[in-house]
Amino acid sequence: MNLIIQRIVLREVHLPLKEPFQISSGTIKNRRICLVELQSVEGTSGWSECVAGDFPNYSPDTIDTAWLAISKWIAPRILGKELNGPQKIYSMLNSDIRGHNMAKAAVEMGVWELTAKLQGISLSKLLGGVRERIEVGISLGIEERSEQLVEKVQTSLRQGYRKVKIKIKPGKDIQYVRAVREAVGREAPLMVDANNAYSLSDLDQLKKLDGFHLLMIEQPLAWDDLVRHAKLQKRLKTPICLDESITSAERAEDMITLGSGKIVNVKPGRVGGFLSSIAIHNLCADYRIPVWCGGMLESGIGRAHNVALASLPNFALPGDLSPSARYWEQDIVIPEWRMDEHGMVCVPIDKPGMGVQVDMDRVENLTVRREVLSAD
Ligand code: OSB
Ligand code: MG
Repeated sequence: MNLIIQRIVLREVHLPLKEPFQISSGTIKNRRICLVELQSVEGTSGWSECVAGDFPNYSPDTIDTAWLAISKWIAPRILGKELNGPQKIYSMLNSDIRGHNMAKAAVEMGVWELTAKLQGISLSKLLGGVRERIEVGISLGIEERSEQLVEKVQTSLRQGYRKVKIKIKPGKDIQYVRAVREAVGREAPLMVDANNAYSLSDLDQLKKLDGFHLLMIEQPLAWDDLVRHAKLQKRLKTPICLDESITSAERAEDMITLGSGKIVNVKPGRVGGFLSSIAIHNLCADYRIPVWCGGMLESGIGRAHNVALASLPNFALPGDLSPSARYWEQDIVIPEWRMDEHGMVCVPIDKPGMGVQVDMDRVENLTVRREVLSAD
């Protein structure tokens, strides 16, 4: 397919979260989100969202570095070129530009979305999706007191969520998880996410988590570590799930070789886009390693991309795909994302592209910065 991008419009929108979200490395109150609109020469727009935060406490990417990377290095590679579809974008951007995965991903994913629209098929179908409904999990931030966490977990289970992820850090871990487990019973689908808050010297503390029948322990050790996670996994019964450490299909292969984990949280922004996500998905399927789709407190645009990806067959566990109303008073897409009482989100397979409409009035109202990049 002949595809040429004529213009890229970057917009920064500010969306306040209903409630602050605390992880071990920091608290998020307001999302500063970079939206990417790719306009083809024929005038069709593809949309995506850059998931970088405004402080580099999750990965080195931030909204400001991503903005710079897109306008200075990434957009000039893409604009005005004959692209022949989205599959080549990853290598066009990764042959000599190091890092900036979330910036690369935003542009690459926008090209997939645009391609699906131009072909008149859903993004899910273009990516190889097979599912029409996906199980939803919720990720709950760190609370001041364990009673507040217990209540949130109970509410989430009542709402139908299929998996509840509890953020932990030293001092807010064993006692919190014990309180939750006692309140909800042994079979409730619980897991924890430490966002790098521990080291191997915390082994005794981490081993206590084995007693709580958790589905997995996400990213206990350093954000770029694989070797120590392998040492830790040998000492734990509970599967380790890697998030921050898996930045490419090669890192996923390293995880398998070293035994650093048994499950992968795939976030397309972190790994440089959809092609890389699919490669990780396929590799893990070959090794019988389940993957699931993580979240970065996305708006409805990023959610659309994640839902499409999560419809692939080896996304075998519920994703962090909470509905719009969990995060925002009002989302920036129509319709908003919803979850049914069985904890399922529908994949919009009957609509072209990402399957939701960008609420342009709302986006314009929320935009605080804009830059138009053109093919010259
Ligand atoms: O580690 O998965 C994480 C949010 C920001 C940064 C890191 C993480 C998260 C989440 C949010 O867990 C999940 C969601 O989007 O609902
Ligand atoms: Mg995580």
